[in-house]
Amino acid sequence: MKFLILNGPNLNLLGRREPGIYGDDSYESLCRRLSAFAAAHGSTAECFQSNHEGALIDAIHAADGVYDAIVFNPGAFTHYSYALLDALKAVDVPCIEVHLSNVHQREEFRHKSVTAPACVGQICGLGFYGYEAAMGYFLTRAGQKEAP
Ligand code: CA2
Repeated sequence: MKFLILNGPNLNLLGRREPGIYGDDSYESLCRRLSAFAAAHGSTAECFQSNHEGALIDAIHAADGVYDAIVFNPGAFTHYSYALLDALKAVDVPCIEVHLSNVHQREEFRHKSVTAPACVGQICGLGFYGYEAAMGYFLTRAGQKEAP
């Protein structure tokens, strides 16, 4: 499968700030790990990170017909970006939303995701493993049309 791994605002700072919440490992190491995971499963994973909502929207539009699945951590946009919700709905590429932290153990405003309704599902609190779990779901479910 061809995966697009999308990460939103501030996730480029992984490993440099707030290790107690987001861990010690860098964004670059996340991408290396997911590329290796994809390769081990006969797949590819392309990583894209942006701090800009429009750039993420453009990446989602450009994914249509190019990638088999999107694994997306929209960062704080999760909680208020109806534009990202619309972009996910506008393309024919299934997406799983991932959060490194358990957003439900954090501030109230992080409990709500406006983007999750456009996704197959949501994973939170599992750190980097959450991205692999999402990819694993798609790898297992590839080609199967019935409900999960
Ligand atoms: O838990 C997640 O993955 C989040 O999507 C991370 C977002 C946050 O706004 C969401 O509520 C939950 C924030 C990403 C900030 O990433 C940083 C990484 C290192 C240092 C500082 C920020």
